[in-house]
Amino acid sequence: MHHEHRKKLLTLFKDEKESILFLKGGTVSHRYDTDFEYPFRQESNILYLTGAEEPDMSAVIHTGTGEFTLVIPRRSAQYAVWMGVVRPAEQYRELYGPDHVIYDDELPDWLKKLGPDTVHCLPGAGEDIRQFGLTPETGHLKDALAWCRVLKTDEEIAFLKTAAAAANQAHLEVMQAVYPGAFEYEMKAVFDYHTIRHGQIHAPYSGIFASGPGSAILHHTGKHRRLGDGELFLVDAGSEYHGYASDITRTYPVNGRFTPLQADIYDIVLDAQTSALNMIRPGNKMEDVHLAAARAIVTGLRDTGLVKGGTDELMEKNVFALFFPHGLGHFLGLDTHDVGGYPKGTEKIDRPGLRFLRARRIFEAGMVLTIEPGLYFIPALLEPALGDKTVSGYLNEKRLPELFDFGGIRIEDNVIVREDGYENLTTVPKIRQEIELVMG
Ligand SMILES: [Mn+2]
Repeated sequence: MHHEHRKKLLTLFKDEKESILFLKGGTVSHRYDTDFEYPFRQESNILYLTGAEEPDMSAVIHTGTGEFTLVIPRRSAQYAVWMGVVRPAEQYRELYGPDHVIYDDELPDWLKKLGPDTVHCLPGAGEDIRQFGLTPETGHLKDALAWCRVLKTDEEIAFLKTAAAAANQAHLEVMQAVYPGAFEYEMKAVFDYHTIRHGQIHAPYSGIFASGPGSAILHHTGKHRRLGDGELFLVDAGSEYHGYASDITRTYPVNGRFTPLQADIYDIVLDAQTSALNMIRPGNKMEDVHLAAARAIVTGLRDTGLVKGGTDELMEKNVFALFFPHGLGHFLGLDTHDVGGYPKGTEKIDRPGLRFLRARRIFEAGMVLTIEPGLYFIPALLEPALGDKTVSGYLNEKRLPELFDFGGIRIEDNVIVREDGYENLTTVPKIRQEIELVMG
């Protein structure tokens, strides 16, 4: 798998016969000035190219011969005492299949022997290369890796499916465990239990377990609130398998029964997601899909009487962005917000809502992305809008202030773009009747 990734990357350097690519792996980090080590997770680009999961590694790839040299740290006997058995070089050869294994103190001589024309590295590694007396070229490798990582191979998709499967189950377990009076952290514990028991120890992001008004905070971090009867609960959480992430969101009533208003708002978001999913196929663009979801949201809000005016006008005046202020989705892979959303030369769109889109690429088969429309009642956005004469005429000035503690609803699935449309990796119930059935 990683050999294939290196071959793919080298096709972008095929005119350079005497260059090298230098990748610096991750190092362990500590909590402030203490010896407490944070769990180590390899840097995604070197993980993509080598599969090497340990800290303090680097990789040298020759663009002419394709040879891959894994650079490993020379560990002391003390290291073995505290951290466990030190693997001999031979074992790394078996594990990751490099053409050469060298120790880090041999790297300067190794580079001298290679005598490359150009040393390509990521922007953060330039200083290391200068220390070896070479001149780094930091302008190409990052974009080249992003280009490679956007289109997933079948093996990568298999890993993404394994990550999705664990998160699917964990979401379902949380949905069944929720009850009025539970703490948000209890639900995080349920989720973590059901992902970690599959060996998926790393979370790809810290997860949102937000009840009541907290569900309208896009990156809500607190988890100490008690879930109230009659409130909504939003869970945005995923898991990670061999570095590959899942990222799923569901929102449902704490007591298992939607109120008529919650049901209306919920169905608007589900409608928006369905409109978006129906547009996922090669050739379409994320911003158009985003706008289709936004149209569904303002249309739904108008039909429930919360906003006023024609759909075109509500779109033109960016009224949708008051309720759906974030991007529709992002690429998913070794990083949750995966690389490659903005190829070189593509700018962000300076328009409310669209400004935060994390991807503007035209869809191609093999891309993996999230589709996650949301509808929120955010006082920080609605209060000023209600006082702004250019938009207040579109808003129901009586009912909206009553919804300032409603929170928000987001529904997020992970999909693969296929030749004939898309494949959805997310199986957690999202139809209202199904949710109510599962919640008993
Ligand atoms: Mn997401």
